[in-house]
Amino acid sequence: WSNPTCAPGRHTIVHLFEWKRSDIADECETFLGPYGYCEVQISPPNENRIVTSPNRPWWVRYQPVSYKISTRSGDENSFRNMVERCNKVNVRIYVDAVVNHMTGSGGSGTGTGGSHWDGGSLSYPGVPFSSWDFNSFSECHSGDGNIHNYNDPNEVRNCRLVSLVDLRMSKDYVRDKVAGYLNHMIDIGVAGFRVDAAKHMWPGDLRAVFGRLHTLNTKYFPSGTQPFIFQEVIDMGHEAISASEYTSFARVTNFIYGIKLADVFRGNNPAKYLRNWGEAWGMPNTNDVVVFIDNHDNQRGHGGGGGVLTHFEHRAYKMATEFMLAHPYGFTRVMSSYDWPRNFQNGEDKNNWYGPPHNSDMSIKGRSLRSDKSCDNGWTCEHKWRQIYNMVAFRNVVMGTTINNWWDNGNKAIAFSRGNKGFIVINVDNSDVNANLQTGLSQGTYCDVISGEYVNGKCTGTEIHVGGDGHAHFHISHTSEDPVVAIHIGAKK
Ligand code: LAG
Ligand code: CA
Repeated sequence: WSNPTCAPGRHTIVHLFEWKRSDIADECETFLGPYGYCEVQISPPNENRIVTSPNRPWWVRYQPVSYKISTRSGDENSFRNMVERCNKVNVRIYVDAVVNHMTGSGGSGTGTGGSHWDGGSLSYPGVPFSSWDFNSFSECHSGDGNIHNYNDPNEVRNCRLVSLVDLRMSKDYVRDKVAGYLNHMIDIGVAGFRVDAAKHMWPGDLRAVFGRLHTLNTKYFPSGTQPFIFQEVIDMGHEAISASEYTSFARVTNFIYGIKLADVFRGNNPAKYLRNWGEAWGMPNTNDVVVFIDNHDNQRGHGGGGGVLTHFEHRAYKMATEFMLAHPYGFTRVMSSYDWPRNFQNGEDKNNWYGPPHNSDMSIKGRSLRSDKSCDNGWTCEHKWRQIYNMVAFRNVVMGTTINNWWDNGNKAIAFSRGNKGFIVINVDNSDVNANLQTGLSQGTYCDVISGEYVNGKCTGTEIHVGGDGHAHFHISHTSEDPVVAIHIGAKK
């Protein structure tokens, strides 16, 4: 379950947070396929609660009502259509699987797919789940049934996360229902899962569920292919539960990664220390993690959040993302967000619940496109920023090589090559980089893929001339919006 299920030559996930299914299908065909993304992480496709106060927040998608495929992003038909169209252009679909819990315990109502739910009596007839299928006071000893003490693994896993009613995953019936939901999507052609709130489930229970999963649909995948699974385990190193309890069977999300890189790319920790970036920084093995600069939770202060770089700090954000994509550590995920009007009061964003751009009938707005590929209608589309999508291609080109020709200025400017296939220079410093560096590349003229790209035999941005000895001259102003130069053999004149 730790092996990504990409088509050959593709190595990066994009999280199209809250996108409509039809937009995702279009995006696969017109952009993600051609520009080398491996797969899309989609927002939870199953029926969820409806909340109107606040007005349709993003987080309702983390309150399941049933496993029917029916949300504001689309119904089962649009889901099937998306999976088919994306797979046809070699872009995989990874589903955000919310299986630790159902809705909050307060209230009752009808979900996005028309199913009834009642959090008080633990009734979810759309699955169906009833009170027998939830942890109660025999498993949870916190007193009020909610999680308070993160130093008690039993409480973290058997009690309620922010009052969300907690599934009794030790039961075969519950395991079967959850596996049935995931298998339904595997049979449609889905290739992997992000497992929400994995820290709140016992590793043994997760293994039991994963052990029930089908292999991938042979219409698109070699027979016997297992789904790729990465588990959301927020482990900052100071709680009872460690990510290492989960890495022997599938991957985990690495939350330390974005925090540490935010420090470096805000200039608070000299970039020269990135020389041994990876396991030496106290992070899990490279083959056990999915890495990212920010995610939909921590970009708005949820999910252990805060402190990470986001599209709001675009200059440092681009640099951090460029570094991530240039560096071999981890399986990379690019965030694709929507904008919202932040409103900080006492350090807290009062608007961090804002849902996606929507029409007056509350349906999700399509991402209309501008001529330069970027998105409109409130969609940020970081994955279509030139500096980011060109580095996705860089990563595809250099995959399999190691870091060589490391250089730093003793402070906040660094450079390194990936074997003899690519080279990047990043200047986080307060002075210019003006240096002759060994690139490890063969002689020739390369297009800097940060300031421009290679189009029909020409560079639309800066050209870098590598001499017969592998050296090239780099001048990077410290005041540039993009104080980075990246070249690779796929963009050589
Ligand atoms: C996670 N990790 O294990 C995410 O990091 C976290 O962000 C998710 O919560 C959580 N799992 C459940 O999937 C998100 C929001 C919460 C939201 C929850 C359920 O961050 O703020 O809670 O989804 O929608 C909301 C209210 C709570 C309320 C709860 C239940 O904010 O105040 O208690 O709903 O009604
Ligand atoms: Ca649990």
